[in-house]
This record gives sequence, structure tokens and C-alpha cells, in this order.
Amino acid sequence: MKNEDLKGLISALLVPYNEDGTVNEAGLRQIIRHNIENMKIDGLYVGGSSGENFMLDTDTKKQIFDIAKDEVKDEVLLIAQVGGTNLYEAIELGQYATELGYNAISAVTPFYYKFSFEEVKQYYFDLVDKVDNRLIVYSIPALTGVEIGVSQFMELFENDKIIGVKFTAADFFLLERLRKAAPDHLIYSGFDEMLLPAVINNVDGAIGSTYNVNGLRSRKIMELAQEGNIKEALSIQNDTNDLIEAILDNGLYPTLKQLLKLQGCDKGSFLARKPMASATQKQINRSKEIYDAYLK
Ligand code: SI3
Repeated sequence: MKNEDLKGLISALLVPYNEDGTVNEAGLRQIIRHNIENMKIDGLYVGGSSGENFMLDTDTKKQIFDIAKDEVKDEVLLIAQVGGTNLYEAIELGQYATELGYNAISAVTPFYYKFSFEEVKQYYFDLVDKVDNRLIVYSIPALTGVEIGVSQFMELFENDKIIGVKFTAADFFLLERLRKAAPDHLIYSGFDEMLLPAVINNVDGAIGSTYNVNGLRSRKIMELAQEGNIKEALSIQNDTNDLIEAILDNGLYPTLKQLLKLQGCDKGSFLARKPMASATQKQINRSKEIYDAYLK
């Protein structure tokens, strides 16, 4: 598969958990089917923030990769987020997902400790050295505290296996500079509420949580903007942001899970992985109002 074929609208997969923290497999399979059949997404980003991944043990991460591949087969693209603060786990997961047939891997910048850029670069180079797959850097400074500048991205891109970045930041000056400096690398928009300005800056695709429930409308934003119909695209982004604002106000992942239930994914528990809190009754009630107001 060419790097070109990794472009598109990609849902960051939500994962429903049981009371004991195990994966609700039947519910997860429904969410995957919902993404493919109803949201018409081009791919799934598995093991990201939206999957509550950074609270999971290695075996559970592998189990989620297994279920997603088994359900998707080759219907849509699959990207496995394998990164974290444990390089050796990232290598193990990268090899595992690659064996399963994932189209690419992705890895968050290592966080918590204040790693130097040299350390971050070495982490990525060690990872791709040991994994026979392409890698998309996952940059999300608001959560990791790790900022990468244009010249540093270019240093990472010197490695042929590092083919792009999931750019989850509101820094449109940086995005514009990076797009100009790296025209042949893949850049994905990471903030769904900023999809339109990202598309105007010529991103190759978008990876986000709200596409699980709002995929059709989001694709419209992308397509209209690519055709140059900015006025219409902005109007849909405005409607989308009414929805996203309401979701963020009510609690991001618990609300998305409730919205998925209201869209028909109803098998088993849709709880959070502790220590993250699951939806309260108040959040559940508000989710229904959000669904009625913006998604019905
Ligand atoms: O699973 C993932 O890694 C993501 O979904 C990342 C993605 O950038 C999302 N960020 C977070 C922190 O969840 C966004 O899609 C985000 O949820 C959305 O734009 C609402 O702010």
C-alpha cells in the first residue's frame, strides 16, 4: 500500500469497558461496524486517547488490536497507536499489530518525564528500526507537554519509515509551516472542532474521536473545503461545533459512549476504564438532549 492510500477520515476508536475493566467485546464490535456502515469512515485509529489506551495493560491493548482487525478484515484502513513511555512495550505492540496486518503504526511522543528532543527522536528511530511498518507521529502537546517544531519534525522525517504526523494542536502557524516544509509527508488534523482550518491548510486527512458519532457531517466539511466551498463548509463546521461544544461540556468520552448507544450500539456495558469515571445519570440525561438536538 502506498502512503497516499492512508489519506482520509479516520475515527479514533472508542472502547466500551465492563465494570471489572475488561473490554466489552460485543459492544466494541458494534462500534466498529457502526463506524464502517453508518459513519462511512475510511479507517480506524486503534489504541489512541479515545480508546482510554494509556490506562491499559499490554495484553488488553493486544486484545483490542485483535478484535479490531478481526472485525474490520480489510474493509477500512487500520492504524495501531502503540506508543507510551515504555519503548519496549511500543516495539512489542508495533510488531504485534504489524503481524496482524495493520496498515501503519503510530506512536505518541513519550511523556511524563521531560525527555529532550534527542531522546524523543531516538525513541522513534528505535521503534521503526524494530518494527517493519510505517509510522505516524502522534503529537498532542496539550496532553503530553511535548512540543515539536518544524525543524524537529523534519529531522524525524529524515527516517523514511516515519511518514507523517497526527497533528493535534491549535497552532495553525506551525501547521502551515510544516505543510510547506513537508509536502510529501502525511499530516492528519487531530482536533475535530478545527477540521475546516486544517483542511484549508491542506492536511491529508483527519483522525478524531467525534467521527465515531458525527462522521458523515465531518466528511462533508472536508469535501466542501477541498472543493473550495468554504462558506458551506464553515456552516457545517458551525453546526458540528455546537455538537462538539456540548459534548466537551458534558464530558468527552462518557458522552461519546452514550451517543453511540443512542445510535444503536447497545450491547453490554459502555463504562470507562478506571480511574476514568463512567457517565453519571446527569451526564446520561444530558447526552440524550445532545443527541436530540444535534444528531437525530
Ligand atoms: O484517540 C485519539 O488519540 C484521539 O481521538 C485524538 C484526537 O485528537 C482527539 N483528542 C482527544 C484528546 O481526545 C480529538 O478527536 C478530540 O477528542 C476532539 O477534537 C474533541 O476535542
